[in-house]
Amino acid sequence: MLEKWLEYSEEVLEAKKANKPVVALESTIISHGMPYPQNVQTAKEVEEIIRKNGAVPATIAIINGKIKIGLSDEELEFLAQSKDVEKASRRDLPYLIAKKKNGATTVAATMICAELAGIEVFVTGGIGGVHREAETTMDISADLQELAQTNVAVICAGAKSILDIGLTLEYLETHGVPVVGFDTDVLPAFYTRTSPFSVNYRVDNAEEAAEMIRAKWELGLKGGVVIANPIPESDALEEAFITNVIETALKEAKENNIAGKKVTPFLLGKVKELTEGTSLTANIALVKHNAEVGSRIAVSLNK
Ligand code: PSU
Ligand code: MN
Repeated sequence: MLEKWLEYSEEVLEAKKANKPVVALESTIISHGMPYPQNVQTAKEVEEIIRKNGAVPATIAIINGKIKIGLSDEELEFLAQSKDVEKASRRDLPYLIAKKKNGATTVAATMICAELAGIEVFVTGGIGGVHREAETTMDISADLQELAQTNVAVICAGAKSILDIGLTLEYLETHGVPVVGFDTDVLPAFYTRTSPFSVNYRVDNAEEAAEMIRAKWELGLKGGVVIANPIPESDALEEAFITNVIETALKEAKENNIAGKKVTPFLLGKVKELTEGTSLTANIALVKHNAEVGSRIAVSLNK
């Protein structure tokens, strides 16, 4: 029944048969999160890092209405370049699939597809969250609701300060989603290693992370776990600088009445523009770092 909706790459299919650890990757970061050609380069390099660390990468996207679990180089290239790719979150999946369209999956949609494919670990850059002024806009990413209900562990670099990080943590707490620091007590804020917020719990290595994830699911506690892994020191941006840039980006989004699914890509694009690319370099570095940690967690969970 389910299988007819999914299409595995050869590599992922073999990994599943051989019971090897698999790590899911999202595709919105490729189509809407980074410019060409850095987006496709990064996607390929991240896959390679996962292989080097003993797991098998499964980049997920909707291509011609099929849920693809694992993409070919041509498909990655297509996602990186084509304008005919929708940003696809939970609500977009049924339409894109029924109409045989192309969709780049967000954190929420990637979690859904990963769970369908039996993949427990998912590596990305940053999750969506509660936006600033959400008390009037009601802009809360569907990623958070997905973390509340779908059993996939998400390795990220914390939450970006384009969001209201405090409210994002409150939302996750309400829905029982543990926010765990990987080798840190402080919640990282994507471009920076720290934020004014603490994580709920700290783990010091992949084994500890895996034990916690296993305990959650074996107890039948539905939903994800956020593993927050700080950006490497050498790639972190200066806090005052990035705060300033984000304030400007937020102001421009407001002036241009950006709403709905366009908000996050607009802000990401502005931040990149205003930092003349240093934010992109940081973004690439943190995703790679997450890939390393995420594969180790996947390997550990697989034991
Ligand atoms: N944050 C980033 N880069 C991204 C995204 C978030 O630093 O590419 C993407 C992810 O795919 C995430 C989505 O799931 O944006 C959230 O969008 P929204 O806020 O519209 O739910
Ligand atoms: Mn939103």
